[in-house]
Amino acid sequence: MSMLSFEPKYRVRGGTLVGGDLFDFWAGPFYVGFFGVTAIFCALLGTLLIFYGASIGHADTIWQITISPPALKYGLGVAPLREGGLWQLITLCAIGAFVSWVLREVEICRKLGMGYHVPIGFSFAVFAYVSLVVIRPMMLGAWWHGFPYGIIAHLDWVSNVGYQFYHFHYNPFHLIAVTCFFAATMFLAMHGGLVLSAVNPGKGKEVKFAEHENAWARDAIFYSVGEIGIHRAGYLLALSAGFFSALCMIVSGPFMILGWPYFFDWYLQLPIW
Ligand code: BCL
Ligand code: BCL
Ligand code: BPH
Repeated sequence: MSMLSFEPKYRVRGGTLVGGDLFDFWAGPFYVGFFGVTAIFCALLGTLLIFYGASIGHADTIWQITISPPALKYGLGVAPLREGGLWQLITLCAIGAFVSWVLREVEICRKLGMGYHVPIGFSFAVFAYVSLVVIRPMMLGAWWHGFPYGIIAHLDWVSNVGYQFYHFHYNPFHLIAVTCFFAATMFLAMHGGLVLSAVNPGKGKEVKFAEHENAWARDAIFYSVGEIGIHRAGYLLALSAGFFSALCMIVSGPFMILGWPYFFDWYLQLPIW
């Protein structure tokens, strides 16, 4: 792939966390690095293990492929390959691949002399995944509580776990997470729309910038959070969405054993009714 004229200037040595110069090169458009190698290794191995699991399972279509966690009786122990051991290996590969991806992003930031905002953002998603397949299962005492790896199977898991708590919408952290997801999407719709409207004013008209964007927001809703502000707001909302999602699951089971509707009993018990 050809490089843009200014790109060679940024393809500089250094900034690696480990491996020194050894993996400090590009493969076509992609930066490799030590963590690029570990990411590819874990991703390929994990994917092959999924294919292997699929081939010894009984799925007729890819939608049905299911790699289930070990049965309850194995607790936090190691299970035989066909009885959940595959799930355990794939989970290790997945965590290895995701963590490598975070660190590779960090190395790229360092090379370019940029902040670490993107890898920090992704680490919230990784945290959410780890909270589902490591933290919560460990707190509940069995790998069984992790979610199965399958396009349909993992949806069944979400529904089942939801109904185990009678009405998952009453989970206060789920409530906050959902709100953050909706708000983040609204902010991105408005921000993306506003920027596009400023730079695409129509044929023959001059492109507009921040002054116009701020003026638009003030005219419409009396306040503009500003150019850097909208990015901070979006980032904060998106990370909060991931964080409160993780939290809503870590408390479901380890802390809340009854259904979530009971959480709001204190409200009915108030002496003022
Ligand atoms: Mg899920 C849906 C992947 C965790 C609840 N989920 C999806 C699908 C996709 C997926 C198959 C679209 C997601 C998407 O566009 O996201 N889910 C997925 C993965 C994980 C995961 C990879 C993970 O943690 C490693 N899902 C969970 C946890 C629940 C959950 C357990 C809370 C987050 N998920 C739901 C619900 C739904 C999904 C509810 C759906 O309705 C939807 C669906 O249609 O399911 C059938 C946004 C991300 C992007 C747009 C980036 C691109 C991501 C691509 C599409 C992911 C492909 C995954 C691939 C098929 C998995 C195998 C990897 C290979 C072996 C390498
Ligand atoms: Mg709920 C969870 C919204 C109804 C039960 N629910 C969530 C949260 C989110 C949400 C707040 C999932 C996001 C998340 O965790 O992302 N729920 C939501 C909404 C409604 C809803 C909006 C609604 O009714 C309008 N939920 C219900 C009903 C219950 C219910 C009432 C079922 C009956 N809900 C549950 C349960 C769970 C949720 C159970 C959860 O477990 C989940 C949660 O909070 O999980 C923490 C976090 C993102 C991830 C986990 C993805 C991580 C991705 C990894 C790091 C990278 C993958 C890379 C991939 C493999 C690469 C592919 C290859 C490339 C494409 C090349
Ligand atoms: O590079 C990226 O984006 C282009 C990074 C990424 C990110 C980033 C990145 O920088 C950020 C900031 C976020 N995601 C943020 C967030 C949100 C806020 C915290 C949150 C909502 C979220 N990401 C969610 C999700 C979801 C959901 C909701 O399900 C998915 C599917 C993703 N993010 C996916 C991704 C990838 C596109 C990318 C990314 N988010 C990370 C790519 C990566 O890690 O590559 C290395 C790994 C592989 C190429 C494959 C690994 C294969 C495994 C070894 C086997 C598969 C195991 C798996 C458990 C099976 C699951 C089966 C499913 C059907 C359930």
